[in-house]
This record gives sequence, structure tokens and C-alpha cells, in this order.
Amino acid sequence: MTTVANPVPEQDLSGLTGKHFIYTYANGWQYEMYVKNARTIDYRIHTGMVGGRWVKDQAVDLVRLDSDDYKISWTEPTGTSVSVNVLPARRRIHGVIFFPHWVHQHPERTVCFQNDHLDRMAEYRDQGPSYPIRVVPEFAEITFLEDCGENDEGVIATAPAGLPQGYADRVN
Ligand code: FER
Repeated sequence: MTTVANPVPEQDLSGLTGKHFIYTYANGWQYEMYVKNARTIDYRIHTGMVGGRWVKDQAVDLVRLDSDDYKISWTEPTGTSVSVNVLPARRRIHGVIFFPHWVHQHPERTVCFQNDHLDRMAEYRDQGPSYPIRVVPEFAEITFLEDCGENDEGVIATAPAGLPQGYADRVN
């Protein structure tokens, strides 16, 4: 049981690992995430300030807060930090993105397949400026959700621009 003395609920993450979902934030930004396993996500950003950006093998912290209630948190090589609450059955998300000042000034610098440019991202991160941080807190609705199982490298394997017409518009 979860109590003040024992605040950690049961960490059965199987309700989120292997899930692949496309979602649109209330500000119109469309994102896609694959929870590859309990420690790793792959993702694509379809539209928004850094639309076109995509990433594989981002290390994350994933916890279960309650039934149908998870939180995924991480820091990017760019210095951008993200914390996303995911309620898959409810199809609800709340994300908070903390952008360093340089990303907000020059978002196009981060629009790439990041894995091929990790050194450049670290240079930009260290050059900054980091501050003031731009905080973007938004709710989102999951418009497409499927279970792909864990560790499938084919789920996120193409740039957003290379996907078939209508890929991100599928609703289920
Ligand atoms: C998300 C919000 C932000 C997300 C990823 C980011 C995959 C990454 C932002 C960035 O690095 O620019 O919901 O999910």
C-alpha cells in the first residue's frame, strides 16, 4: 500500500512499455513517442517550434504514479529538459518542456536526427546561453495509440518528413 511512510506505489510499468502514441498539445504541437523499454524512448516531432526533430535511444526516468498514470522525465543533449505525464487509457498527457534560451532563440539548430549530431548539440548546449529557461506546460490528447512491444527499432526509424502521407493523422 502507498502511505506517507511508504510513498512508492507498485512499479509495474507494463501498461506503458512498448506503447507507441501520437499526440497533439493544446498549443498545436504534434509529437510521437515510442516507450521502447522502461529506460528508453524514441520520438519524432511532427509540428511546433522544433518540428522535424527526431531522436532514438533517449535515456529517461519512467515511474508509475497510479493505475493509468505514468511520468517520464529526462534531459536532452541540447540541455532541454522534459517531464511528461501519460495516462494512456484516458488518452491524456501533460508535458512540461524546459527550453534553454539558445533553443528558443535558434530552434532550427535542434531540428535534425539528433543521434547523428550529438557532438554539435553538446557544443551548442555548452555555449548557451541557457537562461532564461522557457517553460512550456501543455496538456495533450493522444490521437493514435498502439502496442508495439518492447525494443522494436522499426517503430521510429525515419525522419518525420519521410513518412507516408497521412501517417500522423491516423486516429484510433
Ligand atoms: C514531448 C515534449 C518534448 C516529447 C519530447 C520533447 C517525445 C522533446 C523536446 C526537445 O528536445 O526539443 O512530449 O515527447
